Amino acid sequence: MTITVVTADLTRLALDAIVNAANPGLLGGGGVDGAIHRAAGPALLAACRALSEVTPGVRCPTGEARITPGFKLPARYVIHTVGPIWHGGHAGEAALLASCYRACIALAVAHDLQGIGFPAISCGVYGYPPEQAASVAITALRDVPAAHPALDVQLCCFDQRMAAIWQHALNQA
Ligand code: AR6
Repeated sequence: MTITVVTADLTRLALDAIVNAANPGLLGGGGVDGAIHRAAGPALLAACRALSEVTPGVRCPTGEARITPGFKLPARYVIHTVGPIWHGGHAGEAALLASCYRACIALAVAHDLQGIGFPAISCGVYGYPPEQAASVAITALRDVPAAHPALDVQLCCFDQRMAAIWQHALNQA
């Protein structure tokens, strides 16, 4: 697996899949979720709505992932995951965030996808400190079995400040 940090708008990446930092309802929101739905068009919302509810209003519990087509996006698929809300770090946030990365990679492998772009899951509205999120993410990705050597993981940061934090974490790993 190769892991690189890129500074970009995730919705512009022509990869096999991009990851959406969604909420459990999977019916859109702000941040990168809103940007992905705007760029993909209304068919994405319909595809999300068609995913079955685990409990009322919950299509994807925190730490899990679901896949849909990418519709008008340059990416072929969207892998929706729900990161943890930051509550100070003692509420299982790191385990849940690591689970997001593993679940997304598992779906990518199951669908034979190689190029996958991740946003900084939970680092916006959900308040996860980016230094800690980067470390958790990279550790989780590095633990993916070596049986998937073709995976090309792009950690997509929206701005240079975030990219510097993620690149530093990658260099430390
Ligand atoms: N490309 C790349 N990164 C982006 C983009 C983009 N177009 N737009 C934002 N980011 P957030 P969360 C960065 O808040 O913290 C939504 O309402 C952003 O700068 O999108 O997991 C959902 O519906 C930040 O670094 O996701 C949920 O309710 C990172 O993406 C909730 O927000 C994640 O920020 C999820 O919160």
